[in-house]
Amino acid sequence: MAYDYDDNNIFAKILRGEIPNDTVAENDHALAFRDIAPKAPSHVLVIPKGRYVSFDDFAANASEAEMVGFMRLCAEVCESEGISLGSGNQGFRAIANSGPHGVQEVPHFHLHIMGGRMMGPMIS
Ligand code: IU
Repeated sequence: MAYDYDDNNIFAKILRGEIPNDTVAENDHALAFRDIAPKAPSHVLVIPKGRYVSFDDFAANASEAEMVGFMRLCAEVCESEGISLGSGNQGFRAIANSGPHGVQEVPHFHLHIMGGRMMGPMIS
């Protein structure tokens, strides 16, 4: 399935090092950095280094190595942010806004990982 990736989106510029970011963690396949407008005490965005527009683009087209790299970086972030359930913390919310109905603003797949407070209702 074809997805139309825009190389001028802001996260592509971050990945190319053209715009600074507050990096939390990184591996061969993904980058994690703090959201510029945090909605929770801990609000980290995890993005693949590959050119994927959305959650469904990534799910359909990323290689297994990219998927594992992405997910393991998410786990690392949850651990280092002190929100992972595995370490007995209170948990977090992980959201991938996708497309117009998902109110996705930046067209490079990203997972929001938010924690450090009790979240409100999921749908708004
Ligand atoms: P969305 O899922 O595409 O709707 O959210 C994009 C997020 O990217 C949003 O929470 C912004 O605050 C965040 N962000 C950022 O961290 N740095 C930027 O330069 C820009 C947006 I533009």
